[in-house]
Amino acid sequence: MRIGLILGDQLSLELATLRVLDHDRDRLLLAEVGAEATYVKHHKQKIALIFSAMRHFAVELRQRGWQVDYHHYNPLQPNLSLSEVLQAQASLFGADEVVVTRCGEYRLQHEIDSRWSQALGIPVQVCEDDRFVCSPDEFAAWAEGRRQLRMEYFYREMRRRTGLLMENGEPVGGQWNFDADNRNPWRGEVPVPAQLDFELDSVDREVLALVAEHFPAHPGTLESFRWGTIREQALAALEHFIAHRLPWFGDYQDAMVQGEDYLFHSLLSPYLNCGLLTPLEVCEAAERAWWRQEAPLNAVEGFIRQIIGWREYVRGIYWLRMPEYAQENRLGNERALPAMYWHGQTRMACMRECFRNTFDHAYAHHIQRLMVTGNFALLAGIRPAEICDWYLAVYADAYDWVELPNTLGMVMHADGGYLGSKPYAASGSYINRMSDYCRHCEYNVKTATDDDSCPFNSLYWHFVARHREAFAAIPRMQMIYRSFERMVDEKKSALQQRAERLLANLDGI
Ligand code: FAD
Ligand code: DLZ
Ligand code: SF4
Repeated sequence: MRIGLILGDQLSLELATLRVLDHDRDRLLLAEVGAEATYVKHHKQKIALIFSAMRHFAVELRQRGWQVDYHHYNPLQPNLSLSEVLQAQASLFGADEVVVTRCGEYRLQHEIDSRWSQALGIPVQVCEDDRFVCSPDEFAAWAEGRRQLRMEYFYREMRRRTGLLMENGEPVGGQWNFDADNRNPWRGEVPVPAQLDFELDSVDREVLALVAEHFPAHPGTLESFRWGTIREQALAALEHFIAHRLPWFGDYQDAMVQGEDYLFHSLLSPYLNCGLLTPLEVCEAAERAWWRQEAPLNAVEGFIRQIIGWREYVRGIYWLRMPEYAQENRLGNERALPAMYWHGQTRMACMRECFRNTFDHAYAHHIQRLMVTGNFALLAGIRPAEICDWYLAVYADAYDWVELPNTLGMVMHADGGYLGSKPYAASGSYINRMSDYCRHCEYNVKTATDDDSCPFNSLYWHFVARHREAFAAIPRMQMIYRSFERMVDEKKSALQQRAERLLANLDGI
């Protein structure tokens, strides 16, 4: 008999492992283990979501006729690893093979490829994870010979491949990308729909109590846990998004508002990434809304681009460039991550609000991650490995394959521009334009060199000045360097001094 190991981010009935195995002869194994729950300090809600979804999925598999062994988290073995549980199970049942679908993280896949077969004394079959649109090999073939990778061109390939928003081989609406329509701040024009919260069942409650008891030092709170933990709830979340938020998703995709924790975002990434939803079914649901004229093209195209474009693109880059990718630090950043990233206290209203959102829900939307907490880390020159570990820990949707390229590549530009050609650096005026945070802030967003000036402003020019060599030749940065050159020396030196004072005491900001 064979054992199929199903990981915490593989909770899909379409998983390749389930097609390879035979439920009359083989067994499945799911295991809650300390090694996976603590390799970074995952947010409490992330652990709870995964454990509870795993427990529910095991029940569903049993109902479908599978023999499932489930290893519950054992606090007496806080360092237990997946391979140790697997080893015990394989010898108990005299298994002659282990089957696993390629996992999401290099760390674990490398361990499987290099050690498991020998440690277990039986072959380990690794199946391709075909829940994604593009396999790592297909991505490598697409990237081969290209001097620079561009998400936009990759995305067009994915549109052609999936047929999403395509008609007679052409993009519907005559354009591939409607992003130019998607950069509005939100000033209350459309009411934000109520959040769809899920009632906790007894399994959720049991898991929440377990996490509260055994992971108290992990970040975040459990009180506001409202994630769905079964497929039916994930499907309800999808339906709710399509009906109530998708129509405005495009318009307000980049907006940020104090006290509005989700705006028009889908909140589907935790479900997509743990397997409760598949990317294609999500995109098809959005596409149907367009065909039925229930959502405009700028919203539907923008949403589908995030999934078959960005999500697949970052995964392709991850598998193409690991393990070296994780070590990249091309801007030579050496500053430690400020403690405020863990305790959330700062006088900067924008950062405080994004931290609050993050710790309350294990969630922040893309622009909060990219242009607030990410932008600050970029401007302040934080060590990429430290900020990457933070993002991997604090979000319910965070797995290395998607977090690392977003943080190290998109935010920190630590890969030398491999993922994105220009750094997403911005001063406070961007945050002021896209949010109402500055109205709630002690700092003055309009000034840069006074004691109460917005820290983003002087840090921005400090960043521009210190990386002149790396960026001055990038066409989309040239206007910025021209403005910098035009500044009088006293202004430059006042900016430098203000920035240096801030950098010397990042936790006092
Ligand atoms: P929506 O705004 O509703 O977008 C729809 C879907 O598109 C998301 O569910 C997600 O699956 C996909 N998507 C959107 N942008 C991206 C992107 N840049 N990369 C990959 N998928 C994308 N996303 C993760 O899923 N896991 C992570 O660990 C993660 N880490 C990030 C770290 C940083 C520093 C940044 C800037 C972005 C990160 N993202 C990550 C991407 C993005 O922020 C989240 O996917 C998004 O905020 C999830 O919320 P949502 O489901 O409401 O997304
Ligand atoms: C994130 C996570 C956590 C917190 N716990 C478990 C676990 O106990 N068992 C498990 O199989 N998976 C868990 N996961 C998800 C894994 O870390 C993920 O499957 C790997 O990192 C590969 O992507
Ligand atoms: Fe953030 Fe600066 Fe605005 Fe304060 S003034 S909220 S620090 S951008």
